[in-house]
Amino acid sequence: MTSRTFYITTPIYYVNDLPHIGHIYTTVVADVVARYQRMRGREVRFLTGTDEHGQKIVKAALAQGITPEELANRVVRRYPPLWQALGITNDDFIRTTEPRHWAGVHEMIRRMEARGDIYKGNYGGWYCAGCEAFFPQTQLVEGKCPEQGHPVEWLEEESYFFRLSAYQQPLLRFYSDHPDFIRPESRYNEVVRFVEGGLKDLSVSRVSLPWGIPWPGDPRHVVYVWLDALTNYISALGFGSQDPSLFERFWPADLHLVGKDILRFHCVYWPAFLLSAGLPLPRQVYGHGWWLRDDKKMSKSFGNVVRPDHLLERFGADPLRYFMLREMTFGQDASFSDEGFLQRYNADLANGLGNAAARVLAMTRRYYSGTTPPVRCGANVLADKSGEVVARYVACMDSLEFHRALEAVWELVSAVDGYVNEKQPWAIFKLEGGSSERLGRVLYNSLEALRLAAAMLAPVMPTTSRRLLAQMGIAPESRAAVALSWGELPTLAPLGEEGALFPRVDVQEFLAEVTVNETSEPGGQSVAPPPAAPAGAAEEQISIEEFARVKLVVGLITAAERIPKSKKLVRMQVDLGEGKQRQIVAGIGTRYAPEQLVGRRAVFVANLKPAVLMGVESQGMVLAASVEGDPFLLGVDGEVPPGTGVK
Ligand code: ME8
Repeated sequence: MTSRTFYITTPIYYVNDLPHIGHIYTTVVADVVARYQRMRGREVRFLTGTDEHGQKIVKAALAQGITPEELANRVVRRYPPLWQALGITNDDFIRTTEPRHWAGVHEMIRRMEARGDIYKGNYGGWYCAGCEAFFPQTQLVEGKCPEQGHPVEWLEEESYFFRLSAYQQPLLRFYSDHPDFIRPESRYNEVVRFVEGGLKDLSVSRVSLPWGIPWPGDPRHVVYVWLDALTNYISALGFGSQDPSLFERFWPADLHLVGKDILRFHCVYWPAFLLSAGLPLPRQVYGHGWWLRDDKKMSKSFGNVVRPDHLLERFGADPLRYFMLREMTFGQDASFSDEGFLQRYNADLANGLGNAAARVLAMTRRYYSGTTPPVRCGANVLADKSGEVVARYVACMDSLEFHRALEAVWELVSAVDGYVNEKQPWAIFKLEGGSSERLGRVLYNSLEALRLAAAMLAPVMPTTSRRLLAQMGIAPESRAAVALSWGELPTLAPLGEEGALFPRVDVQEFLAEVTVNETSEPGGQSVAPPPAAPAGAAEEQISIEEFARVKLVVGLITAAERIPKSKKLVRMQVDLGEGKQRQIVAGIGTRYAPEQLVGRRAVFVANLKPAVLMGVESQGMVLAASVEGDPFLLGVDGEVPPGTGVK
């Protein structure tokens, strides 16, 4: 990795549903790498975008009664605010419905045809719309797709084929000449074994699908969605356009970051397409692991996704970015949970970094009247530790071992704590009767180690890094903000404003509020507003018997009061026609004052298991529509008696 430029990409995301933690993860990792490479002086190009064609999108649009185009436009609108909230610094965002992309795809096909790698034939096979791929009968598992257990359907039609079989040997040669092409190593072995097993020619067009890029010269066919999608990595650089300057500057990509689910497309099909088109191959494809929930891949199709809007809203981007990079050993699977997040937040951020910084800054403020100490200090234990940590951090960031890079930074933070405990600046101040040179050295060393920690954290937690540096009186554009060498902290510089970096969180209280939001506000509060029904909505229909299991009744609210210390929670006494009152807690206090609720009729779930919210038992749930997180109670048109069933 010696070139001056660095081109990094994420997968382009399907628009069948809103972005979730998986998409956020890959994009955040790409952003961390992009920021790190910029910090190391590289000219970076960072691309992400959306994959808008294919059967999956058509199905999702149909289920919602809108056109694929409308669905795509709706979902794509959610990305800019989300990326902004997460601090994503992409240079471009490509949509596969853009003319610049079509031009690139057509040029790609023209080249593959010129090479003699495209021919027309007939295809019959099992198609999985979830993976947008054909599978032979022998690979199906219990009649379902072997990758992720999606349903498959038999498709038989005229198709253009790509001579993938001709690329088995060239690909195997390429892998063996470039052992770093696929990372981590286990995935390299997986792909090599797959290709050694033999490659069949690939169907690369569809006639039965109206939504896609028309095949050049034969518009009855549309281009297969993966040939279409993979080409985004070069069409976004102007490949196939009048101006190929970006393509010449940045291709081949340094790093395609993808989830392990789409490794084969990136490590087999994509290099084969590029070889056929006579184009250089990317330097590396990294297949990372999955965020799991209940031991299952979190996926739009499984309907078990986490959209961490509440975490983002409450904590901002940095703690979430930190958690994702620290919790997942890059390349392996990990579980996502609010509890795991809060645990790391309190332990590593509030008690760890935040506490160490607050402690050192408070003493400096007290003993040096709000400036950095007047002495600069050379060799000492913290300088040695910093040198070792910086070297490890750089090595780990270069090899994409983010969790280890962060571990190294936290070792330095703990070393600062240990150093302060051992040197006891307060005792030096007392003993030496004021701000002595020794005291200055101790505080200088502690601050300088924290400055280095802040500089190293900039790619992962850019806002925190800037805040911490500002508290030390360091401007973001100054050398001291980025230098990873010891001794850059200015002396006698005025410290910036005080303020806790990470106020501690009461885990129980936070979880209770989140539970309430999730249970009493259907539609959920989102970074991105609600609209799109879950992907595969058609597959997730329920029977009338299942619906009937939910006991919905009219209830009359007879009393209501706020729960102390909660912005949202209201405790209500409700008459559900049972001859006694039920206590029901709901997160509706942001929109309704308790006195507005008394005497109102609403619709309640009467057979929900009781839950304890902020120490108060709730024996049911009120139904409300949620508009951008704002609850609107469902009303009843008339004086319907309490307990009347709702169907
Ligand atoms: O596959 N954990 O789009 P997609 C971690 N359009 N990462 C996850 C994840 C999870 N549970 N779920 C998704 C597509 N991802 C194609 C790509 S590229 C030319 C075309 C991330 O919307 C991960 O990066 O299904 C995965 O590869 C990507 O989202 C799939 O997103």
